[in-house]
Amino acid sequence: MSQDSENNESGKVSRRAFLGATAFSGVAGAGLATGLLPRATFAANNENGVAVHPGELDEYYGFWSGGQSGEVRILGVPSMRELMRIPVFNVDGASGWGVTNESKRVLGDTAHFQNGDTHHPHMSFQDGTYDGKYVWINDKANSRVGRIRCDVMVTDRITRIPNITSVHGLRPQKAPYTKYVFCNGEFVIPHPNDGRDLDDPSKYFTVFSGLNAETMEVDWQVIVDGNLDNTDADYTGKYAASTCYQGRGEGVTLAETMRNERDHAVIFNIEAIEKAVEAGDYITIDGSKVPVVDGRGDNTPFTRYIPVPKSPHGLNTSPDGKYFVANGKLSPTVTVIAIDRLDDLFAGKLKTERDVVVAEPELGLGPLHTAYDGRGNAYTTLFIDSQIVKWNVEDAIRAYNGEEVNYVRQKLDVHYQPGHNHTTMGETKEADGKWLVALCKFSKDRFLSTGVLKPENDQLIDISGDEMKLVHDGPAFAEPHDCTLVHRSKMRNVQSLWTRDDPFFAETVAMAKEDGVTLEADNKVIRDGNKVRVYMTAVAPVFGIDKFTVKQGDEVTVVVTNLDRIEDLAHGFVMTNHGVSFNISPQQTASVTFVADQPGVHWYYCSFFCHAMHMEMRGRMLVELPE
Ligand code: K7E
Ligand code: CUA
Repeated sequence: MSQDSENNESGKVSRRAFLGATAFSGVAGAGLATGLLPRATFAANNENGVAVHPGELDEYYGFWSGGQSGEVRILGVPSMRELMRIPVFNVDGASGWGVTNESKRVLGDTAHFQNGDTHHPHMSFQDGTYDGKYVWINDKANSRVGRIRCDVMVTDRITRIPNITSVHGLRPQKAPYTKYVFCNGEFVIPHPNDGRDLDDPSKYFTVFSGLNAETMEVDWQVIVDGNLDNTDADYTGKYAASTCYQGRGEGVTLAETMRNERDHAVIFNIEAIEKAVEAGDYITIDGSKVPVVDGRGDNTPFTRYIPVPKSPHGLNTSPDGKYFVANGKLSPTVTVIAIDRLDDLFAGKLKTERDVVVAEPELGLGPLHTAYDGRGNAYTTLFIDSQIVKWNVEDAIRAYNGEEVNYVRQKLDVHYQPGHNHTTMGETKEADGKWLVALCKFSKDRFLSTGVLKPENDQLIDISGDEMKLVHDGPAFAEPHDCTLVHRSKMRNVQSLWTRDDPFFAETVAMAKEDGVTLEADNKVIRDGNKVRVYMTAVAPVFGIDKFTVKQGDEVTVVVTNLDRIEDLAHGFVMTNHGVSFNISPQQTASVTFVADQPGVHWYYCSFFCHAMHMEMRGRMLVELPE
């Protein structure tokens, strides 16, 4: 399934020629009118005349955090249509995530948690740009990181990060390729956290983790002063940087975390960390085997602490690879750190840590996150001012050096209280400066009232011209902290059918083999003591077994294989009154295990509308009384 951009390019030209410039400006300007259109038929228009009409495809995949829903969502940009939801940490009724044996294997020993708090979805990189392979997402609530395979858009690994409480900032290494996913442990805790030290915060600390992108094991951790909020990587593979809003570690209460005029951005020297770990120069803590190095203090080989004002939050690398920008939150400023001075910083050639700071532009109240357009401009969210401020990075540096130059290009009102913002391809060296999404935490009066809980408001802003233009309001269920906007040309591997030897259900296939069952052909019931395994095929509109008999109290495993090869022809399997419901996509095998605890006749049925005779796609489980 290839999605080349040529169709879109030619479509764009012909539409523009047909409609003409005045028609476009009319539609784009009518913010209120477009807000009333249903999301699915919205046509966004930018200076290039891009519109997404019914039946047309978007130019970008947006991977959205699902926040407290514990999932990841796929949106098309610029239409802002929600295309799909990918369950990660949550229990999901449609797919059966958290219900099927295959998803429970991915959830592992944390399968009993039925929720997550996802913040930062980020894709794997090759050479500073997306490779379309994986998306990672953190679970702040339960200290986990999930990985989504972008060929099937299914979560394939979940790792609970050891030695920490809550993962917040998460970023893949950008170059030369994503070897590590950097994960910030946010809350400081005692080590070991086993009850012997409780209320002595001077003994608390947290760690920065290098999660191996392929194995999903933590390769190493670094103990830090203070806590860790957000993080980003550079474009050489040498450095990563994280913000800290807690001073050097002493603050645990609100007043304590706010008392410093400057907190810091901590720079991690990845080479130095790897060297120490390779040389065996590390410790282990809390009974985990992960190598840990100590990055506390001013002159370790692993870390440097750059003082920045005040309670900094977002940390964003510019797409030219030159700067880390730390966003001040309680300061009206952001701090621009020159990455090419970090070698000298670690070599001890600079007088103070502040010598890596090349600009500290004053932007407005509550700067949280910064995005880039690839043309030298940065876009920072101002949470308190409810604005996006567009500013020029090199002009901010000139102003810092004493030149009289106005670096602020424009301030645009957004609605309301933006957290993250994100530009198309803006976290890669291929930042293309077409669209900016502002993820607003409050929608207030922007939509029909939905009662006491209101949606967030994900606003689409055209940044292709000199001026930012707001073109769309997108309501979203709680609470997308962040998103990633990936050009569709990067997503060449998206499949519409499962491959029969896919590792996602390989264990189930192996179980069938042991039972002498060929899933693609057989319909069999295997009894093994009080365990019963029911193997059935699904081909629209029939299950391969229309009746099976078990005894009350049997542990029943139902394995369904969808043999249809037609794109989008999903089946579902529901065992009524047993809490069993899951999807089986084309060529997939999925299974569930439950106890047949109620005697009598129990219908099972297909729950995805697959055929004119879909209602008839069903069968009976007969549960006999025990002897
Ligand atoms: Cu909400 Cu990235 Cu967790 Cu900022 S974070 S807003
Ligand atoms: Cu199969 Cu409906």
